[in-house]
Amino acid sequence: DVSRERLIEIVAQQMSEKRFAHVLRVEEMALELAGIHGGDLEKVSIAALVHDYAKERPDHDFIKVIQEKGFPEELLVYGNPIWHGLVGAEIISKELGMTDAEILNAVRLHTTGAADMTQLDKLIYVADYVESGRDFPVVNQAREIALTDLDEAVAFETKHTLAYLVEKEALIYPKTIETFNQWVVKK
Ligand code: DGI
Ligand code: FE
Ligand code: FE
Ligand code: FE
Repeated sequence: DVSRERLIEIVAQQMSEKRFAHVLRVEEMALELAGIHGGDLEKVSIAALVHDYAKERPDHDFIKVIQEKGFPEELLVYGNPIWHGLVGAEIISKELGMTDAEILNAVRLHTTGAADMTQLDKLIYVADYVESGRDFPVVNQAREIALTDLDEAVAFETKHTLAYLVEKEALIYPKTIETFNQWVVKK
């Protein structure tokens, strides 16, 4: 396995300093949340460090993977926000030789969530939303919930993200609805 130090160098090379600082804050927050709610700290750290690895890739890198790996054609309309995790996981797997399925899955789901989420999936999904540099109207409330109840935090984030996307009249990826139905409606 590649050391944390080496992984940090590799990830830093893939993005702006600003985004890299976000990645380090997600790691810090995810480790804090894992300390409270439980989780494999080694995997939490790696998943956080790589979660936005592919975010600054040009569209054609993702389109190539979508075509080569036989992902559904419907994916092509969604763009970077949906591709960088879901398709980015394939790029991470290939370029970093990453084989850990749990880590790759947490990266795949980190933007949309899913109906079924592991502890690692939840930690990365929530930490990405509440890391200390985030600043949006409900972030303090989201942080408070994240420190007390991780499942509640998944629900809160999902509801507020969907409301934000609806307000923007953004195209909603079906997985985002699936997450809403599971975590906000059912519970
Ligand atoms: O990569 P980050 O900015 O750290 O955060 P992220 O990967 O969680 O989210 C990236 C963006 O994707 C964020 O602005 C919310 C947006 N998003 C989440 N679900 C959907 C979505 N955008 C669209 N169009 N459709 C979705 O279903
Ligand atoms: Fe992301
Ligand atoms: Fe997120
Ligand atoms: Fe992120």
